[in-house]
Amino acid sequence: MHASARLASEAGGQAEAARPKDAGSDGGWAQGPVPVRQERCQIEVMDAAEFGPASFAPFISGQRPLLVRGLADKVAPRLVRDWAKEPFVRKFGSLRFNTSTVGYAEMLRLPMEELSVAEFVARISKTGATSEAQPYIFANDFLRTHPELSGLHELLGEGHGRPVIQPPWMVGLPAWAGYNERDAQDASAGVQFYLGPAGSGAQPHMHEHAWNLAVHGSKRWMIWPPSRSFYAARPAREFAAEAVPKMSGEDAPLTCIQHSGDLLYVPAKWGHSTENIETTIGVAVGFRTDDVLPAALNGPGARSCDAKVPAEPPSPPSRGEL
Ligand SMILES: O=C(O)CCC(=O)C(=O)O
Repeated sequence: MHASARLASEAGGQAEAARPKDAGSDGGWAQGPVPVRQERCQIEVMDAAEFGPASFAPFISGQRPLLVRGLADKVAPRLVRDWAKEPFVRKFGSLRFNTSTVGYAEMLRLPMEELSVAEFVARISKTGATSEAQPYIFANDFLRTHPELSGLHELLGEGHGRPVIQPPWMVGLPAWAGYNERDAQDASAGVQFYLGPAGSGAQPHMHEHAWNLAVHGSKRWMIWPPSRSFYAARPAREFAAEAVPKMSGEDAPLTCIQHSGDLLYVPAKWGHSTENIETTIGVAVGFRTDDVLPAALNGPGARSCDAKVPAEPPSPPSRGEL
């Protein structure tokens, strides 16, 4: 383990509690007091003050999941401001997105409903406490489909048109720790936008390296090492309520709550599933490693093998009643 990271023992137990003091603001998205479960994070945790290329690199090369507390204010302060509820809806309320209770619904050919941001926000604001799976905007090609969602350069980096784009806060890592614009512009994009209420989320899946910044809100992650990873094709909340309690020993996921402003790194091929525990808005970005980048840069026909989409087409659940 890197010296500056620790296996968090931030809070024991499973009690419901108020938003932790050190979590970022909810940006006005939360409806009333937020019942954030405080539970021990089972992956390594680092504070934003300790985060940098030198401290991050060993996690990428060692394929170790990492949670970085409070990074958004440091790397994307404008986004934190602009993606608060009021300015976001004012500026982007007319943009239309597909919504579904299942992530990757388009790829899985599952039903979706197209709504404007304003319609979606109005709808989720009316939903009271419920155990039903909730709809999610989980847009995996948004740089191309919604170029209006601008203002992301501080987070994603400039230089579009170049083969590799490296977010400014990753500069100093080996050159491969960026993403490729081809991935961000074809149907299997590497840059994803998400917005969803408590009860929405992404069901188990895997792909190559990815980082995920919760600009506002919080979500609970379930993470499995590559030897235990798998796909499912049902709403994340249903999966979490019905399948996860039956998992034990090495089949049980590592869990961790990502709060407002936290960045979570998932290494390649690690399975993961999320459940938002309050309305959450953010960005997830897949990125490359040096073993595949040279091939990916070799000519216009070269195709990434590590876009932030499932490495194989999602197949039927492989572990019993998932
Ligand atoms: O943010 C989420 O809900 C899911 C994101 C995800 O699956 C990913 O980053 O790969």
